[in-house]
Amino acid sequence: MPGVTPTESDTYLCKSYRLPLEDEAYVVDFRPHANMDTTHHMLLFGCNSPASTDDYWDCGAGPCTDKSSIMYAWARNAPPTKLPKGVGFKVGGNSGIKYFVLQVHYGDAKAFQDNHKDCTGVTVQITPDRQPLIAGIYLSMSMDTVIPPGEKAVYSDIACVYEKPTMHPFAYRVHTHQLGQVVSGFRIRNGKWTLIGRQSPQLPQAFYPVEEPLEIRPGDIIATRCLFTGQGRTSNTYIGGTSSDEMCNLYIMYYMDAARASSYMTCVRTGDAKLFQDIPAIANIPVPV
Ligand code: IYT
Ligand code: CU
Ligand code: CU
Repeated sequence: MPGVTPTESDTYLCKSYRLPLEDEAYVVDFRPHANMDTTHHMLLFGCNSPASTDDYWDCGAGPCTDKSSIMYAWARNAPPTKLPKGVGFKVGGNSGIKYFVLQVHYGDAKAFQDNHKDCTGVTVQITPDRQPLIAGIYLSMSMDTVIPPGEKAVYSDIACVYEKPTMHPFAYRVHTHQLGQVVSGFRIRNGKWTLIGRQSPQLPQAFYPVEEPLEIRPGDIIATRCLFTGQGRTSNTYIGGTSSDEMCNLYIMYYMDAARASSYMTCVRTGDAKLFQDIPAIANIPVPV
């Protein structure tokens, strides 16, 4: 951030950086510079067209006008996940990424009562050297969830058949707003459900390591369930951008053989009720926070 002083709490500010070179390059490491007293969380996106060309701007509505992808997340009290050796995010060239956009969520504005200027950010290490493994993000998200008021447990189920080359998930991040209790992601192979990751969205929304590494092959199904509660609400809650709306997101960060890599994938398909009859019970148990 270029020395900013937020005046209101819960401000989202963005800053874009054009890549220093046109050619293909690889992001191999991130080093955060953030202070828990001022920054609630920060995300780094890659995209082709930032939402603004200003020095910095208020970006509650999103960082880019085209498809953006998360490459890095820092959240208060969560250990940041490192890229494994030999793994890089492809940027520049024909990757669809000309810009980095940093989004910082500033928490309590009281931290800025002294009017100091904030330079929260992340150092990105880039190399022109080809990496043997390419990092990417697989995003599962719901578009049609409705949470009735007062309802104790509401499920949002998402599932897609995976058709791309074999991927190796190594970290995951969950995202909902206030009503999310737990988000769980599974691989289904021959009817057998294997956990990729399960986390409370009320904990810091960082990338957490995949505890038991697994691979996802063409023909496997990636299935996600978000558990919500409608308790405390007096009307329906829908998917949307404000903090009184909801979202159901699971981001899987993976690496793939560079020769056949596919960097960004999205699954928005509502899961079949019959398929989800077999979901492990752990997906229905809120994570205590
Ligand atoms: C409607 C919804 O679920 N939006 C999510 C996921 C999302 C992320 C990106 C959707 C699109 C994107 O291009 I990147 I289309 C969402 O906005 N998630 C927020 C961030 O804004 C990234 C989050 O914190 O996960
Ligand atoms: Cu935040
Ligand atoms: Cu959201």
